[in-house]
Amino acid sequence: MQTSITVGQASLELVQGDITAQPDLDAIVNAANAQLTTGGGVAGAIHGAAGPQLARAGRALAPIAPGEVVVTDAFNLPNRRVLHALGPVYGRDEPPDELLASCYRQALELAAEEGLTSVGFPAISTGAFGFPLRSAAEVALRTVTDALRQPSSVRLVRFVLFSADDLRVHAEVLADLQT
Ligand code: AR6
Repeated sequence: MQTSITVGQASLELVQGDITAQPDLDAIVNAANAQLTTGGGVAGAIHGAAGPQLARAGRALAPIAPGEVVVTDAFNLPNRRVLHALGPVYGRDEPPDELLASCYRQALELAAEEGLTSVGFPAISTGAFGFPLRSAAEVALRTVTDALRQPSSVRLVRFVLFSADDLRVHAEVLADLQT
């Protein structure tokens, strides 16, 4: 199973793990809700680890729209920044592929504006928001590989997948993208 590739000057890697336990990354991406409040899944874990200041910081920036990304400090997390991305609710927010791609593209653009070198993504929209995993992985990996071919400060993108199955599906999609 291939879990890393080089794209331009950057590495793209797939790991199984917890997005809040990536201390070597400059920024992690939150699968946020529009109000930038705690919620469950990734957002619950990130807010829990960052502390209540994260929700306070989010209040000033909310609400955000599907496909939009905003940046805050990471507070008690070991990272420098949290990039809050609102993925599409599958079956409601249209067109889903473009809105999901926008999350990945805008997150990498914001990371570059901040001069960050490493970013970790969860599988945005594939939990509570119901986006089919394989389609989401295709959009995510295609968008990130396209973005990494452009000049940027970002040298490492890590997909942090929660389950072994999520990791396997992403690895299959990555292999298909290269053929
Ligand atoms: N680290 C990495 N991945 C995780 C973690 C974690 N700690 N926890 C869950 N996942 P979700 P969404 C996986 O629901 O679909 C929230 O309530 C999870 O298994 O977090 O964009 C927000 O407040 C799934 O594969 O995000 C929003 O209302 C993936 O991360 C809403 O859910 C995304 O699941 C956002 O829904």
